[in-house]
Amino acid sequence: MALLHILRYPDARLHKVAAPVTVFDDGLKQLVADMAESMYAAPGIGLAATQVDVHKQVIVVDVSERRDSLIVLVNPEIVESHGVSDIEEGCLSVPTVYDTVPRAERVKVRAYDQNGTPFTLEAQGLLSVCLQHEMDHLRGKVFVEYLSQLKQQRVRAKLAKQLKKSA
Ligand code: K1U
Ligand code: ZN
Repeated sequence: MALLHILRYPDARLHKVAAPVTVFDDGLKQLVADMAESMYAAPGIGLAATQVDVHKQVIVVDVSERRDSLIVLVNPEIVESHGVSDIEEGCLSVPTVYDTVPRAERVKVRAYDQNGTPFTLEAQGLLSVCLQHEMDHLRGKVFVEYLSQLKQQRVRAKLAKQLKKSA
């Protein structure tokens, strides 16, 4: 397994649109294993392939306290959504920035696992918000892009300052 580099906002590669997976081979299983390892190491509760510069529709998620309930979603699709959530979000590609953005409280997602077996998942609360956040990454959208222009300017300034400090 390998730790993958996670792209940082405002990297343009975060805006690429991921393609559906058509082949469920050993390369896909390796990507999933590397993404899971990278998510746990970060640490995070989700990771989209886009964030590691792989533009395929693959997501890993684990919102459990014990970090022992990995969910792998390939080609995920929201088929139902209900309610409004007020859960604050973070992003491994936008470190130290947290905010709430418009999200449904509950979603029903259809996806495939890494072997190509289809399944349906009904999620609420943090899992629901995390799934919506990761699926946005696959569409090339980063959560801060829902914020006002003023907040986005502040985010960019904060990240530029962090980058300068770490250089
Ligand atoms: O996509 C990502 O960048 C991962 C992101 C997912 C997410 C978090 C919160 C709401 C929506 C989506 C993160 O995992 S940020 C880190 C984080 O929230 C966390 C890390 C360790 C323990 C608990 C939470
Ligand atoms: Zn994110």
